[in-house]
Amino acid sequence: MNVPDVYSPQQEMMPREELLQLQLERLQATINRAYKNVPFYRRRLEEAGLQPEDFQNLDDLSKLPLTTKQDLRDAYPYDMVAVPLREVVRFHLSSGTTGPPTVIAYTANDLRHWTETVARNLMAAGVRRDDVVQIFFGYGLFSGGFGLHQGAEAIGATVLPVSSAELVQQVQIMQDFRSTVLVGMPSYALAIAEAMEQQGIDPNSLHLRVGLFGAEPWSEKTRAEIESRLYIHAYDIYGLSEMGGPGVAGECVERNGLHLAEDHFLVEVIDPSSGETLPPGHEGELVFTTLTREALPLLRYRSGDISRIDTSPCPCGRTLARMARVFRRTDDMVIIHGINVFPADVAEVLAEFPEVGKNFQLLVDRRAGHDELEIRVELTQLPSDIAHRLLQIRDQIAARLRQTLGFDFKLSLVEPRSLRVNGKPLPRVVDRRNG
Ligand code: DLL
Repeated sequence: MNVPDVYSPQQEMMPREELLQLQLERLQATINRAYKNVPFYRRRLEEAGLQPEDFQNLDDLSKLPLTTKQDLRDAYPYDMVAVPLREVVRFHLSSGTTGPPTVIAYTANDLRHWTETVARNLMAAGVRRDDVVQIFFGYGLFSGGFGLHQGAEAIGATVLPVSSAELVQQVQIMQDFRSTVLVGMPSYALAIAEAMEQQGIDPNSLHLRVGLFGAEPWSEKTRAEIESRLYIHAYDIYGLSEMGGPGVAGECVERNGLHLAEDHFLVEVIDPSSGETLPPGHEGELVFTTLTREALPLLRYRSGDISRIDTSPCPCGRTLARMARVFRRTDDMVIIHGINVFPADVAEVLAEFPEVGKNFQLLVDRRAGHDELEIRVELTQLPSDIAHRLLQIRDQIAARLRQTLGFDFKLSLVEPRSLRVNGKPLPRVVDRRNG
């Protein structure tokens, strides 16, 4: 492998013993910082009878309890921030829909590290300074747009921050500016392909060669579809807001797992029900500890994502371990239009309306690359002035749900007890998109 093709060869190709030593040093510094500056973690350590000095090797980390999304929500907005606010140069918020969002704070150094890890993903997928990178991730509180933007600029590529424009405009820009790289959500790439086909545009007349896609689950089947419709090589990138956003892992040209930025994140795999750490190679929930984050050090953060980690050498020469594509979630979170939707949020809204019961279903479909959501809710009883009341109730519930979800959906009120089989509720989420 040609070393200049790797963004940070020293880190990405470091012998594993050195990497493990670096991780230990950084872990100790992180635990110290969290203990000193974040009351939540000081309490956590004290309750477990631990001092920062008790972490003498990487395995000691498993003595610490796990951190959950709820812990971050409870800390809204600043309680987890480990630096004075004047040191914070950026905030992003998670795209989740439940209650208070999780707040992600960055110092200038955090931004620098974040940029570097994303630049690695872009380079690993073959993006170079001559490329024209069209980004259709959202820019704003969501970390996707800014994260990929910074990384692409760091490589010296030309960036088109198109964000979520109309599909016709995406295609127009792709033609006029000769975009070579597409970056965004895989479902949106399919929607662009659809728009191109409708306009009768031949992908051969474009200059596209590479795509980096993530922020939602997708499959090898979707990869094949994107590649055959857009004539590009498509790569998987993974991240989560709590770890800063994208840049946590990305595929190299081998496309046999996503290299994790292990010099910035320590990754464990646990059994999601017992919480026990699993040996390497086992499938389980990914748990992340930040190793370099100044503003928001997180210890043993539960991602809810099920995957597997492979530390065997990769033919590309990178020594960083690879995670498999995310297999599934531990919870029933579904990502619709890039928004992380928790059925519990829907339940919370529905509880405000006595006319409907606790039983509901989220039916997710994808048509022409667009996500569509239908929410079916059981009525508690059929109102006597049925037609008139139903419309009223439906409009009220839909308006409240729209506030919570932030996007459009179809709401169907269905007969009492109709969302059950033998008295048992039907599954809350039916995802009919195939990856
Ligand atoms: O989605 C960060 C991101 C931006 C990643 C751009 C990649 C590219 P959140 O909104 O916090 O952050 O959502 C994180 O999305 O826990 C996974 O469940 C899911 N996810 C992200 N990337 C992938 C992927 C961003 N490549 C949650 N495959 C994560 C499957 C993914 N799921």
